[in-house]
Order: sequence, then structure tokens, then C-alpha cells
Amino acid sequence: MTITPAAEPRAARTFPQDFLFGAATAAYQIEGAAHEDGRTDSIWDVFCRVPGAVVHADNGEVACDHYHRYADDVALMADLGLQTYRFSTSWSRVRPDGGQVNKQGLAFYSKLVDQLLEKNIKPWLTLYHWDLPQALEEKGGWANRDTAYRFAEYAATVHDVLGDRVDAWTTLNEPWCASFLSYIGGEHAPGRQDVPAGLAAAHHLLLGHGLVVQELRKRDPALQLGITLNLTVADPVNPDDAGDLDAARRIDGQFNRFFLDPIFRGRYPEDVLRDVAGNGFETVVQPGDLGIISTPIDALGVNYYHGEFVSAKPGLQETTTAAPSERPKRSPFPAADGVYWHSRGLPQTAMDWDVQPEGLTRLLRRVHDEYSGPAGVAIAVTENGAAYDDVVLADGSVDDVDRRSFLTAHLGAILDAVDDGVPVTGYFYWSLLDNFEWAWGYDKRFGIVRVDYETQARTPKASAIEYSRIIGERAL
Ligand code: IFM
Repeated sequence: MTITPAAEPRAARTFPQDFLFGAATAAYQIEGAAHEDGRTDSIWDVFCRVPGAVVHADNGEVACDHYHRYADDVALMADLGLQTYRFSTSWSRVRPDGGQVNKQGLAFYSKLVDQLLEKNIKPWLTLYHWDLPQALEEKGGWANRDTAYRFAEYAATVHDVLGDRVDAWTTLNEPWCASFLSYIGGEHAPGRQDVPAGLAAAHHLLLGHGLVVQELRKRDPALQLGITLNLTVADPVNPDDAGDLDAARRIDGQFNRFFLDPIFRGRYPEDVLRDVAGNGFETVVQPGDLGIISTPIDALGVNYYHGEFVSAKPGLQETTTAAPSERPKRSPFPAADGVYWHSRGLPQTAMDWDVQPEGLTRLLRRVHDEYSGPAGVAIAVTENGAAYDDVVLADGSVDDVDRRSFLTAHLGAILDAVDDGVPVTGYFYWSLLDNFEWAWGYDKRFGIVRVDYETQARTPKASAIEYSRIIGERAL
């Protein structure tokens, strides 16, 4: 008989002492009450009415009804042990049509923040998660420079009411999506397909970010101010092929450096400027803008879902950010024409996105080494999560094994980066609740908590229970 030695007990990997565990949502995706208490149309309300723009013609009119259920939702967060909650305020609720201040809208966020604080959950507020008032879009939207100034005005209004209780302020969520995907790709609201407009939108979003940082810093130097970017690792299929290397450079340029360079270095990357030449971008950037955009911040939010594996030669799959719309598609960035996505053969989520946790470690290391580290800026992973086709068992539970392993693998990837010296201060799973997944409507479920859209019942999935355990033990 052979005796096999007992397996070594695996040493638990612990998280740094002040590491914050949280979950994230966004106003339009969960609130509902889209036309209640003075709120008026945002670009998403209008986009959802365009035939074919959103799966099943879904919209955010009711969503998760969080506007009415926020107290129960906060109680649920507390039950799970969340230490922080990332949410966004809706511009159309706070200043409907981008105009007068709406006290009822502000009162909602004030009550939400009070509930969070009562439960000892740190509010992490995002000012813009894509829901521009439609009235401002009709004046040119983000392609109009004036929108950046209106954004600073709206931010000041939110700060007037919440500044005494909220420390963590994020200006923008994923400006890449709010500009290139929305104004060039046409896949997100406002659904425009106009290259110069998309480039101008990106610059004006960044300008708005800088103006808000300056305004809030002036009001309260102790605030923790930052921005959240959707960043990626772009790898060439064949690292010895010049065309593939250039494809990876262009994707890295549009997703990462187009936003990181102006914020941390006060300039746009030369190679990307060359890529987009001929679209009037040089006339959009005015003297002094880059100084405003590079106003020092305290926190960089990194949203990571998957990497890109790209080539100059046709691959197996198209970009999976494509919304299932009938409208003609075009690359959401002028310099990405002729870039092809290939499969790495990794497991995929219901979005057809690769599950690639090691990419997060590499990304965090790179961003820390080249940008946030030298600037002394902390990094938090402000979004990371996965949609799966969840199955509800007879007893109503959801044993979402894939999401559980996605979660633990990515938390492990963060610990790998921490071990390499990257000061990661927190993690927000996307998302707390199943919710309105933009052009995909309610078809894609990212939540650790299931939402039954008929009854609005909330059921923590196995991933929520696992996350709760990890938070309690502060270890994997
Ligand atoms: O649902 C979105 C979120 O609004 C922004 N980041 C990506 C998530 C998943 O697609």
C-alpha cells in the first residue's frame, strides 16, 4: 500500500489591512423612476427608444427600482459585509435638462448617503456614468466644449449637498465608452457615428474632469478625487510581426494612453495624434486645456474586464463590444480600422469576453510603474465582473460557480500585483445587482445578487456568499 502524504494546507493569502472591499452600480442601470420627482430624459432614455438600439427595446424606466428600494439595497450590502459602495449620481435627476437644480433629485442621493453611512459603508461617488441630459446633447453633447463647463456646474451642485458626507469623488466613468463607443461607434447613446465628434467628445470629457477636480479641490482640499478608466492589456498575436505589433500599439493608444497621458503627463501621445490626424483634433485642444486636465488627482480607478489579442490579419472574432443593432457598425476609433481580434482560447463569459485574470496583474503593474506610481496616486479596481447565464434552482438559489471562480481569480490577480509592490487600495465587483446592461438590456446578468425583474426580489447568488466570506476573513 502506498501512503500519499497529506496535501499541504494552502496558506491563506491575506489582503492589506486598509484594502476596501466593495461593489459598484450606476444610476441609469439600477435606479428606474426615470421620469419621477422631476427627472427628465438623458441620452440613454432617448437612445432606448431608437428601434434596434437596445435588445428587446429594454430601457431604464424601472430597472431595479433602486430609487424606491435603496434602503433595502443598502441593508443587503451591509449583510454582505461590503465596506464601500460605488454608485453614480444622475445629472438628469440633479439638474434636469442640464438646467435648474432639482431639490427632490438631490434629496434621493442625500438619503442614500445617509443610509450608507449609518451602515458604515463608505460612499464612493461617480459624477458621470454616461447619462448626459438629452437637452445638452441637443446642443452638441460632449462634442460641444460648453458641456465640460456645464459638467463642472453640475458637480458643484452635487458637492453643495453631499460634500459634507462624501470623501471619495470620481469625475468620469470610462470616458472611452462615453466618447469613442458613443460618438464614433454609435453603439452607445447618443448613437452618433462621427469621428471628429468622438475625438472632440473625448477631449471635452477630459476637460470636464479637470475642471471638476479644480473646483472640488478648491472647495475642500481633503477630498479624495479621481477618475475611472477602462484600461486593457493589448497583446500582439505574433510579437515578431510588425503589423501585429502596430495593431497592439494602436489599441493600447486608444484605450490606455489617450486618457492616461493627458491626465498624468499633460499631453496626448504623439503616435496616437498621428493616427487620428485629419479629424480636426488639433483645433479642439485649446491652450491651457492640458494643464487643466493634468491637475493632480488622488485616486485612479481601473476598470478591467479582459485583454485584447490583436493582429493586422483577420481573426476569429469581431470586437465583442458590438451591440446587437441593425445599424451599420464601424470601428469605434479611427486608428483601429484594420485591427482584428483573435481568440486566445480562454474560457469566456456570456459577453464572449475572455476570462484573463493575469491581464489584471500586468495592467496594474504597468499603470503603477508608468503613471500612478510616479505621481503618488493610489489605484483602486473600480470595476471587474462577469455576466453568465445564471440558472435558478428549484429552491430559488443560484449556484454561479463560474462567477465565483472569476471573482476569486481576479482577487488573486490583485494580490499578485500587491505582492509586486503595487499599492491597490480596493476592489469593487461589478455589479452588486443584475441590471440594465446598456445595449444588451436585461439579458446579461453581472450581479452577485440576482434580480427578478417581475417581482424585484433580490437573491444573493453563491458568488455573493463567497465574496462575503472573503470580506469577513480578509483572505482568499
Ligand atoms: O455595465 C457596464 C458598466 O456600466 C461600465 N463598465 C462595464 C460594465 C459591463 O459592461
